[in-house]
Amino acid sequence: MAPLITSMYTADPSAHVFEGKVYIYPSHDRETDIQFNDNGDQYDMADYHVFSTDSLDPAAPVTDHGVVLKTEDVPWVSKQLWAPDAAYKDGKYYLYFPARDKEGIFRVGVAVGDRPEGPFTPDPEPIKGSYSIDPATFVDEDDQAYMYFGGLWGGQLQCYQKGNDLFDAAWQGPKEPSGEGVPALGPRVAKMTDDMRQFATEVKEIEILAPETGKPILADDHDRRFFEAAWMHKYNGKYYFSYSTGDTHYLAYATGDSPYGPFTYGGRILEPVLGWTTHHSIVEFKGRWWLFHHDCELSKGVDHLRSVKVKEIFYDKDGKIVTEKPE
Ligand code: FUB
Repeated sequence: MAPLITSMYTADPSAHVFEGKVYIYPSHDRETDIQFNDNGDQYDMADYHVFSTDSLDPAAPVTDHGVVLKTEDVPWVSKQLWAPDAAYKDGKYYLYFPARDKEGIFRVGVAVGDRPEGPFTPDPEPIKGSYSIDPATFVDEDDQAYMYFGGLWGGQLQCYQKGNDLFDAAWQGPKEPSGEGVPALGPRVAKMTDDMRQFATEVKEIEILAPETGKPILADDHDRRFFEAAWMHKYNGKYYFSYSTGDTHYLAYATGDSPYGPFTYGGRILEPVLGWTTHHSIVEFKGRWWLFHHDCELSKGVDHLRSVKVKEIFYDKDGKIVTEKPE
């Protein structure tokens, strides 16, 4: 399957239907001389483009709306504009982005605009109480918005085991809890304020349960534990929390009855693609469900030079997502 965008490298696609079109908010990968490591230093992105399309037909054109935000626009950012997301509420569009602050700690920022394609004006400070990476903002049917976030290793989630405000630098790098019976670290969620620019509640840890035990998935269960790339969608009234398993390279999902979880592991959405990372979004468009994701086919396997792709996904009669193979 051909990448959707071939004019540049793009990754981590967050897709949304706004004004009857699909808008894609991806990371913008670039070449770098930075040494590859398991901390993700080579993912050294410096700006964002927004893309849109009227149709997900493989031949349909995709419009590049140009650069909508760059490192120099945001006073608190030092480097690494990682996986973004966007949301719409009450006539405004919000672009959410993780980046390292001047101390090298990942925070989440917000930029506000009147149109889905920007321009976006960033707030001068990150969202208070935000940390780690990969924000995914979900606006529920009652109009309440939630932000899901978190990522292990280079994403620093493991540095907050003592509490939301207690960054433990000793855990920086490709580290995570392990050992018999140790539960995996969960992704995080907070309600958003009505103006979508701050957390309205304390950040909470989400539980992803193993269906066979009803207990949290264990840290050593790398085939199923949360690593990064949170996404939330709703299908037939159920909440589907989906994510990447990181070093085992699966896109997986878990379902629940509340936006806070707990969620019970449901299976894999996508088997490993070419490249280390896998990251996605799921969106309904014209009555069909679509998985946006990325791989490294265009760069012939260079892990930090990725390209966005899209493929249709299907649910069985019980609401289970049918596992897809990369194409
Ligand atoms: O693009 C940089 C990082 O790689 C993202 O934040 C992760 O989800 C992984 O895709």
